[in-house]
Order: sequence, then C-alpha cells, then structure tokens
Amino acid sequence: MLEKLDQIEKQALTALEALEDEESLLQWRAEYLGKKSVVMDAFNVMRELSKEERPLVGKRANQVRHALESALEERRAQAKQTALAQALETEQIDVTLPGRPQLVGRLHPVTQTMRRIYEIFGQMGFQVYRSREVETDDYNFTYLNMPAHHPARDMWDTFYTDHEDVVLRTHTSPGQVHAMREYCPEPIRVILPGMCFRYEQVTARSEMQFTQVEGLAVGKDISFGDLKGTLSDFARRLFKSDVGIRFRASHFPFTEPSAEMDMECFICSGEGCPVCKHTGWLEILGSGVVHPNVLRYGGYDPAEFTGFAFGLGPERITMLLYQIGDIRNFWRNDLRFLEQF
Ligand code: FA5
Repeated sequence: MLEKLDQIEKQALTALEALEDEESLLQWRAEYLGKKSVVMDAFNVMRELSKEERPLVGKRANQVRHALESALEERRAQAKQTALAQALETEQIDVTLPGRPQLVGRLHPVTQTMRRIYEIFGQMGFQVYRSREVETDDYNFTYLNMPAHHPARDMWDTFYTDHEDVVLRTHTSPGQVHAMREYCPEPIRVILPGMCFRYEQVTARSEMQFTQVEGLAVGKDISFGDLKGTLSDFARRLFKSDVGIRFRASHFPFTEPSAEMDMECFICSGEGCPVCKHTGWLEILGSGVVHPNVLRYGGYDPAEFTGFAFGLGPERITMLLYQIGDIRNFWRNDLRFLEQF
C-alpha cells in the first residue's frame, strides 16, 4: 500500500504540471483526491491491514493527501497569474480616454425658488398648506366675493372643464377658503403653494401654467401695516439687498384695500425693456386685507377677525433672481438652460 501511495503521488504531481484551466484542475482533483481515488481508498482499506501497518499507511495517506491539496492550490494560483499576465499583454487599457460623466439631476430653478420662499416664510411662522389644483367654480370665484356673472371674473382667463362648475384654478386664492374652513375659529398663518392655469396669450412674462405661493394670516388686530412689513421683510431676505420695491394701489374682489408689489426690473435696472413692459418695474405679487365677505365664507366673524393675504409668482421672482429674460424657458425642457442652475 505504501508503495502504491508513493507511486500515485508521483503520478498525480506529474499530471498536475501540464494542467492550466479550472475545468481540468477539477477533473484532476476528482481523480486523485475524490472519494473513489487511491488516496482516499487507503483510509477505507485500513481496517483490513495489520496492526503494525495501519498507522504507517494512515500517516502516509495523510501526507500524500496534504501534498496533493497544496500542490493543487499552488497550481491554481500559478494559473491565475498566467491568465492575468496574458490579459495584460493582449487587452489594452487606454488610461488617457476621458471618463464617462455621470448625469446628476437637479431641482428645477422654480422649485429652488419655491423652497427658498417656504424657508423665509417658515422663519416668520407660516406653515405650508396644500390645496387642490382642480377647483369648483365656488371656491375659485364665489367664495372670493365674485358671484356668478360678476364681471370681476373676467380678470382671470379660465380653463373650464366639461363638468359643470369644475375649473382649473386660476390662482392659489381658493386655498384661502379651504384653510379658513379647516382652521376656524383658530388664528391662521399659512402659505399655499402650487400650480395655476390661465387661458392666456403666452408672452415673455406670462405663461399658461405657472406657480403661485399664496399667503394668508387671519387673527385679531391684523392690519395692512402687518402686510407691508411682512412682504418688505420677505423681499429683503430673498434678494439679500435693499432692492427697490413699491406698493401700488390695485383692486382684487377678495381684498379691500388691495395692492400690488413691484420690484425694480433687474434685467434693465429700471431703464425699461420688454420684460417689464418698458416701465422699469416688475409686478411680483397681488395682496390686500381680506374682504369681510371672504372671512364670512371661511366661517370667521369679520367684526372680530381681520387678516391679510397675498399671492406671489415664483417664476417672476426667479427671473429677477437670475436675470432671465423670458418666462417660456421654464417649460421648454432645454437642458442648456436648466443646467445653469
Ligand atoms: C392673483 O392671482 C391674486 N389671486 C393674488 C392675490 C392673492 C391678491 C391674495 C390678493 C390677495 P394676479 O393675477 O395679479 O393675482 O397674479 C398674482 C401673481 O402671479 C402675479 O403678480 C405674477 O407674479 C403671477 N402671475 C400671474 N399671471 C401669471 C402668468 N400668466 N405667468 C406667470 N406668472 C403669473
């Protein structure tokens, strides 16, 4: 048996030298180290051996097994090295090729402005209140003090739907009444952001679809002075400078008195250009003291409560912040434009 083991060891090691690929190495392993191999068989036949022979054969069989196992591992490592050397020789890597850039997405410039607006009003104690984009005629008009057939409705070119009384909201103001009905009789300090839709001629400063951020404060002793202070402070925080602003008397059926806030046109520095309609000023929001009828529709007693409201246009503000000359860029999906922000 001992002689047989010596012979097998020699034979196995010689055979191993000629092998390279993993498949033939596995075959070799099965033949010389597998269950039915001579080496393993030596352990099985031990029982039949004499007492003296048994430990000698056992020891030798173990030695051979270990020798073959380590020879196999060594051969495997060698084969790996050879394969690597061959690959380096034949497959060339051009390290001077430019890498493939990873496309990283980013927030739309208007979304960035909206988030800045939330942050500033958040610091002033306003919470974000989400309201629906599809509205009933009542919320978009009637509860905002514009009964059916009232000519003031013409101030907003409206997308009507096939459903009677259902419109795409023309402004975020209907959210005022939703918020009031939910919070009444508590005081309110909310902003209501979202998309609005108008059946309008698209120009450099007006889109059919645009965002607004509405603001609403309802409580006791709230005055027009609070409105002016809040909005002036907002403008200072947003533009981080003493940008020229002005309040201009205006009219909205749901506020009395009403005012629009303009900002000095950044594009022409007040000289006049198509964006500011050659006035030097850009209107960015409408505002006013909440009309008593609207408070009543919201459930508040106007003898006890007052409030102010405003609706601003993030697109217009983004145009001012980055000196963008045409509002239509926001929906063109042109990456050359969007990647600048
Ligand atoms: C309103 O929509 C009123 N709901 C605002 C308001 C709220 C007044 C609360 C009083 C109290 P106006 O139509 O002016 O008002 O629009 C408000 C702002 O939305 C404008 O100043 C402008 O910044 C923006 N805006 C209006 N129309 C467009 C448009 N077509 N494209 C882009 N921005 C617009």
